[in-house]
Amino acid sequence: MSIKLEVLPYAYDALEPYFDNATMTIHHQRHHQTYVDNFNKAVSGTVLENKNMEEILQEISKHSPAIRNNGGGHYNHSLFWETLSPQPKANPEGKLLEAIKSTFGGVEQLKAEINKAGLSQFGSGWSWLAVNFNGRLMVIATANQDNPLMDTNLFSRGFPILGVDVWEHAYYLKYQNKRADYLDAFWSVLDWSVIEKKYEEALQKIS
Ligand code: MN3
Repeated sequence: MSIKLEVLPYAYDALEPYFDNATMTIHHQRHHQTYVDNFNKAVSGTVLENKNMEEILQEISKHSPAIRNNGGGHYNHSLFWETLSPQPKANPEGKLLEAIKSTFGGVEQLKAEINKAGLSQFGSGWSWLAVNFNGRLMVIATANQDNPLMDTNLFSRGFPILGVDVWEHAYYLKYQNKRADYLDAFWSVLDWSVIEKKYEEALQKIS
């Protein structure tokens, strides 16, 4: 499968003042584009050209570091962009809210867990909310461009429904070393309506 960089559904400056124009532009046009280009190079002429990304990531242990890093990079950033919005739904409702309450106690507790996972990720990586293969919500952090789908996660695999990029390239221009401030700002541009939809889709994949 040859992949391409999708245009963002909002302008690069639309998430100001939380995510700044320069970071968004470079993050999308250069970082994400590089994952796309390197993934395409790595799969060119192989059987992976005919597989979808979720299938590839679910058996990533069979594949090269180039596929893992760049396939993960493309998948993770696509999910990240999709869940951000200049007019976000500020709070989850319905089934997702019920699951958050029963698993974490409430939305504030969940946010604190995701922030903590993001802050304690040493070096580059991601903090995730995912639905494990038993249908339960979980928070995990992964290194580099790994994600919860990958079979290299021995203890906590699942379908990611929310991810925060904690690579320095995601925040350094505006927040410098203050990763915690960036994580706080993330919640102001996260669109919970997308997470609700992804939660339903994940439950359907499991059932
Ligand atoms: Mn990134």
